[in-house]
Amino acid sequence: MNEMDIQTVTLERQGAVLVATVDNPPVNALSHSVRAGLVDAVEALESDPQAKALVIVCAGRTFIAGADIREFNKPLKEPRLGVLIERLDRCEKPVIAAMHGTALGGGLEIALACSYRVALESARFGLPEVKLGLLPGSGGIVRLPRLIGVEEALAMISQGNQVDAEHALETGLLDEVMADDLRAGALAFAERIVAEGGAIRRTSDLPVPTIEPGFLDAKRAEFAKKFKGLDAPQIAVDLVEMMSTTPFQEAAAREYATCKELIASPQSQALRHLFAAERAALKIDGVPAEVEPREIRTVAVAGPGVMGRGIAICFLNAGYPVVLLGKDEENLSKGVGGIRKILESGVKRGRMTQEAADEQMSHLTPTLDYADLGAVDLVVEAVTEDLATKKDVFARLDAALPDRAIIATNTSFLDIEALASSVTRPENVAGMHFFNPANVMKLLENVRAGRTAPDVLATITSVGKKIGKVPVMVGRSEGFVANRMLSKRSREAQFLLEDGATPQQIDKVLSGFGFPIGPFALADLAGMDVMAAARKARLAGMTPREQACDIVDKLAAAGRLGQKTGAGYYLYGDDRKPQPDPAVDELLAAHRAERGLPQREITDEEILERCLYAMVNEAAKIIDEGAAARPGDIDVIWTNGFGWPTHLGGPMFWANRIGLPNVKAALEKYSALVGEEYFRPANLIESLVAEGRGFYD
Ligand code: 3H9
Repeated sequence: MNEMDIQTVTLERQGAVLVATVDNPPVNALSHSVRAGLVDAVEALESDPQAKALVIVCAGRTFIAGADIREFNKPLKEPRLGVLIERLDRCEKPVIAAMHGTALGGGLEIALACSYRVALESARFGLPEVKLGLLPGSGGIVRLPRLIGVEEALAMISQGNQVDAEHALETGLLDEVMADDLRAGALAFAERIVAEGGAIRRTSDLPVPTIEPGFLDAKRAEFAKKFKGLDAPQIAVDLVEMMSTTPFQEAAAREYATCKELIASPQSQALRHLFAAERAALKIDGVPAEVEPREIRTVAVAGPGVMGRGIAICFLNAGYPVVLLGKDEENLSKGVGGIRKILESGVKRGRMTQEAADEQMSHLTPTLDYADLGAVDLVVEAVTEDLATKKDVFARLDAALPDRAIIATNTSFLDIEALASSVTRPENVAGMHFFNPANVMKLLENVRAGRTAPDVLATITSVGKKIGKVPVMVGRSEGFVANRMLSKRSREAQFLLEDGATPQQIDKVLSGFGFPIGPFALADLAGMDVMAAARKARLAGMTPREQACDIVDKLAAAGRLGQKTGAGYYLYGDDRKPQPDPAVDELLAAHRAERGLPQREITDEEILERCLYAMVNEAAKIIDEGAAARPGDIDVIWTNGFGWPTHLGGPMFWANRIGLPNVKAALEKYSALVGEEYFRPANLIESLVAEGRGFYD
């Protein structure tokens, strides 16, 4: 072990069994000291004639959760994980992995190289490397299919699926499951193995599984669709194929070589950046780690409209009792019916059992009476997006709620300070901005108002995590972060139509970049009436060119409301596939003629740069204003909110990779072309370029 390492593996012998306990908080990652400590443990087992078996167990909340991701950016220090795995595999005495929590990545690879695997019944197992743009590089791919078969193994390797202990026992991944006291159970298991002769079992000695013809090609096609743009899932299929035809040692070497290449790949760097950024986003400026979140036992949702229903479901799914506050009988019963319908459709699709849906419905208390909110700890307000209406609801909530209850508004555009001013305890007011459909979308923009108390900020963050969202704290800003950036992309998409591009060209460029859907196909899905209403609400704040760019209004006036009327920017047949429509070309030509705008050829490069640099520049302004704390927060928001391709790491990571001097030069070019008010480089970009720095330096 290295002199500088803190000891993270302790060894003790109990009778004939050595027990190595890994204690490397928070998740027992395989840092250098753990690897070295476990190699020492194997050596101790081999050199001590009294020791007949070794149990590897972990302290704290989990078994080893994988390689230490932070070490990937540093030079590798021996012993590397492969050396430890090799030692375990060759060991002449039985080694038993005793697992609890989540045995992930390199942690599971260690277990696979042991003779036996036992676990608590609450434990989970997975190879999540693929989510980091990596693949198991220390025997996961060459061992797991031998142990549990190709189909099960490929699902875990290529998708990062986790399995529970019951399933793992069934498939042969585990030898024994225990209800409690893992250490004692594992010791008893080891003693039994020793008493029965101390048999060694090497996964590497198991026969190579057979693969059904066509199975791997079907998986390649499935993953190309499911993981658009991502390399690792495809390479996983290649490696599984390779391991099935290659001798073990050679296959293991090729597996490691591929993993090493992937560690250096741009996709993995982007995905690892997002892993760290998501966790950094949970650390809130001005909220020290010791600030305790308030206890949330009961939640209310005010406003049972489309958003309110989705929000209520998020809390019901997470086990919170929910009081649903409506404004009249009709509004309330529609809301309750809508919630039931969504839960029922979850049952139909096999996502939950009927009993679970019934149980969730039984935790929903519909009411019209504010007096029923007397025991509520958090209310999410999701009433009509109108300041006067919301202020009125806020005042009533203020009177009805207990003193420490938090009021979180789901407003998208209204001024949260104006809402905070309408209550007697503005320190309890914040925003929880969900995205439609609220029960599906991962992103949660939590909004800090000027006077929000630190423990309220801590509470909405921890509650956000508990309901399965990715919460990011943002500040006061029109449209907050996600929508404010989106509005700049929408503006440029509209201007590009005026300049001569077609909806299909722009959609193709942006979906080719990796967005799940282009902006015009998306608008057709949302409905042109909705788009026109949103435009009307924001018209006063627009520039003269934006005000005059009324293509949305013209489409809505022509009854082209999108998919629901069979025509919008595109035409739709029964298959709902968008088809270009000459009538839209005519409408655009007439619009350009009316506005006196000449049509020109627009390159795909110009489309991409104008749409995306407009967003990056706006994000830099948002950071300048303090409405987002860091560039990584913007990346988390856009990859979780609007489908920015994760393998490109988010808008700021993407721009940073292009280089801020190049971004600035492009902004200046488009500023000259489109207008200074649209593309003037943000101060942050100007100053970083002047200092020779990037967004993350
Ligand atoms: C691998 O194993 C490669 C090998 O096959 C081959 C190599 C050749 N390393 O998520 P949390 C930190 S690749 C370092 O908030 P939770 C995390 O940053 C690895 N640090 O907790 C955070 O720190 P901070 C394959 C790690 O309870 C803290 O732990 N393994 C690592 O919600 C708490 O994390 C994975 O991909 C790590 N591996 O969830 C597992 N993992 O507080 C990735 C976590 O300073 N990890 N940290 O921000 C996870 O999925 C979740 O962290 C886990 C716990 C489920 C374990």
